[in-house]
Amino acid sequence: TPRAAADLRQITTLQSHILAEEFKHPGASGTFSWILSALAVSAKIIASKMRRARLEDVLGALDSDNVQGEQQQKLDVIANEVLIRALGNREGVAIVASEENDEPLVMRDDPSGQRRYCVLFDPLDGSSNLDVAGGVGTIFSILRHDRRAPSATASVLQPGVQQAAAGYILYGSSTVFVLTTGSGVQMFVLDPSIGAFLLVEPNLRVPQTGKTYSCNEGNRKQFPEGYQRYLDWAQDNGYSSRYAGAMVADVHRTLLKGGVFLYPPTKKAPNGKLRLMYEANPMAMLMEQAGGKALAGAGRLMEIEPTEVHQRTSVVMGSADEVDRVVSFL
Ligand code: AHM
Ligand code: MG
Repeated sequence: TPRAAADLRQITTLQSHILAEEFKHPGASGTFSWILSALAVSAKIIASKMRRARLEDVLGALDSDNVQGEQQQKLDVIANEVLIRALGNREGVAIVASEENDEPLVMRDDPSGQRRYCVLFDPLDGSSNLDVAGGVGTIFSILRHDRRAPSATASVLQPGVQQAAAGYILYGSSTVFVLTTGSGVQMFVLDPSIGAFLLVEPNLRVPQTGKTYSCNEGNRKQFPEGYQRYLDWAQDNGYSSRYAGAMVADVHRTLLKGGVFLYPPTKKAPNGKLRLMYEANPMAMLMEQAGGKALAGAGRLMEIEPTEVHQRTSVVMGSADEVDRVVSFL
């Protein structure tokens, strides 16, 4: 559209986008913007560490372990620490919950009237892809903290429809930051030479259709019958298959090119494999904000009432018509 083209001629960083959003809400405290800026700086630190994956082993080999004589840490642990340290510094963060921590961590809790948030994340999703220099990502979900909740866990256990913001960072051939604060989806790309995320797409829309399905077909015989019938139909109708094995990479491709991403229940994981709170819900919000659909079985994914921080769910998300098609077989 002409408006999108005009926006693109301007140079907008993630930082300035966040500020501009805040100015649209007079009286906003800025709390939320500080949280997003902590996520942006974490993304840059994780990206720069990632670019050196395997090199540290080589350089550290001069000593027994690494230069400090410490055991090399796995990148998912490092990414988790980076996020907790960056977010811990922000007044507006009450609670963080991570795939890497059994329990949500209380960062601060006082009875002051300040609006605070819970930040949930998977610090490095698909980290086994790192061994082969494939795409991996960070996924995050931001919820309003309920200070009347009896525990940190109780505050975090909100359905996806209540997310204030959600997004992911894909560490791929470039580093991409995809964000929604509830009014559309914006996409930024890191320019490593200046250290800033620049807006490349102010209103990302997922195509209405797309003849690609993305799932682990090795599990096909374990899928409930409806999914198997859908795959038969797709194969008879000229669909392509694409699967990176990292949710961020697979959902990113689905958002941009259209199609459907599925992680159905399997015999091994009867409730699905993916985590509801910090993998499926944030991706579902992005998908819906981009005009697509996100379901668990035949129901809307973001309406699931969570009972556990690390609970799992099945997932069908992507282009609206393709998701409808899958459901017609279930
Ligand atoms: P992880 O959180 O242990 O990295 O696992 C999540 C990943 C997702 O990124 C990806 O969609 C899925 O696991 C792939 O699973 P599978 O190897 O069963 O296809
Ligand atoms: Mg994960």
